[in-house]
Amino acid sequence: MNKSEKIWMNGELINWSDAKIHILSHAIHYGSSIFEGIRCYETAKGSAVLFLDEHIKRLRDSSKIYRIEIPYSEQELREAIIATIKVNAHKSCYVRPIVYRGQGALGVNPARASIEVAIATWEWGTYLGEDVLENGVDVRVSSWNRLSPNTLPSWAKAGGNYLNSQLIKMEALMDDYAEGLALDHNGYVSEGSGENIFVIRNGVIYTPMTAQSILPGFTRYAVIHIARELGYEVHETLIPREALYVADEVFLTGTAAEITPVRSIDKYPVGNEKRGPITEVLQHHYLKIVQTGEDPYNWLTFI
Ligand code: PPE
Repeated sequence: MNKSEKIWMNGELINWSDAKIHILSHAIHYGSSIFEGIRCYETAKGSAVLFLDEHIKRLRDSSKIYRIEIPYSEQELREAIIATIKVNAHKSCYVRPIVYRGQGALGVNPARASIEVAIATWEWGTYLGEDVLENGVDVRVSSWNRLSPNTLPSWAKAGGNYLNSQLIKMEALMDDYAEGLALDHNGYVSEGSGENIFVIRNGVIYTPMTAQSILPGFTRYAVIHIARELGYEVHETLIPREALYVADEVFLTGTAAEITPVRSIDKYPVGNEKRGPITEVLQHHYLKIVQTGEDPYNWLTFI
């Protein structure tokens, strides 16, 4: 991990190595944290954060679902994120705001635990390995399902949800796959451990619905938006497992993963085992925004 100088903790910028928490923090015992993953890009027009307001809004949604009162306004969080990027002198970086239940009382009831907020930034390259944006990754269908409805809400980006993601990821890596794709509780395609998924067949683009235990991703949103604008048909719908095996193209989306092509699933080749043509078009339009800083949609916040 590339350490940076400072981390913002509860209103102050402190040294990276001083950003510690107590062992009896509620979040460590019960998974009671909510967080975001944001990218700041070095565009041709200067450094810019992608989907800053949207990420802050999703953090708010997560806090509302878990009845966590964030002691800072959206504007204060926005300013704190920008201040942390600036103080660390990053041109581009990954930003991790986290809100967690701290000390006060242990036991499941979180009511008496404090609420703490931190923002860390660090430099982070490609998520699923080198050269993957062009060559694609090999993935498997996980033996683990995604979170069932009415258990852990998938619209909240909560620390606890990532125990499921860790099972999916570790299983995939142990078998030499870059990622695992989880099915939902009904057996339909849901998402990867840290990415949404898109499937293309006969020129039509499909992606699971937001009610299928997925995190409603902003990269997913961007891809749907760009694809429709380019005239592609996009369906948010149920996707059976076998659709993965007969797809022309498959790709994963996420802040960290960006748009990563999938070249094989369970050792079935996808298309001709490299980035497909529609994937390439969508990737090109997405990356063009964050590389050039030309942003017709207002998705970037320049800092
Ligand atoms: N699903 C999950 C489970 C998920 O974690 C992410 C983001 C997405 C979908 C895509 O959402 P979005 O980033 O808004 O397009 N995963 C983040 C964290 C990965 C990690 O910590 O590792 C990310 O991509 O930043």
